[in-house]
Amino acid sequence: MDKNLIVCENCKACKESEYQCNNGRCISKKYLCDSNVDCTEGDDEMEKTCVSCPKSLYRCSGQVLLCIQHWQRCDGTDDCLNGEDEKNCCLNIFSNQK
Ligand SMILES: [Ca+2]
Ligand SMILES: [Ca+2]
Repeated sequence: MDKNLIVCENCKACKESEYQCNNGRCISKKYLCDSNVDCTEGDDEMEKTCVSCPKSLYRCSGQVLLCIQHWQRCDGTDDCLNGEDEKNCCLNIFSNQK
């Protein structure tokens, strides 16, 4: 899949290389699970963040643990059980671009 997708460039989500803390702050993913608390609420070091999925994968929200590839976010197919991976992204497919 080599679409020109922009994940929420114009909304409040973070860049793909960033993790969004519970409080909305964006930190680089390299600070995830590095044993230093970078999010105000410490969620970048929490189990649900660190244990659940490898850093390279996106964790679906919801009660069932499910890890998907980042490119599976916003690819038009529901990969998370609740389709959440398609919800939190403002898709920008450049359909008007030549
Ligand atoms: Ca950290
Ligand atoms: Ca998807």
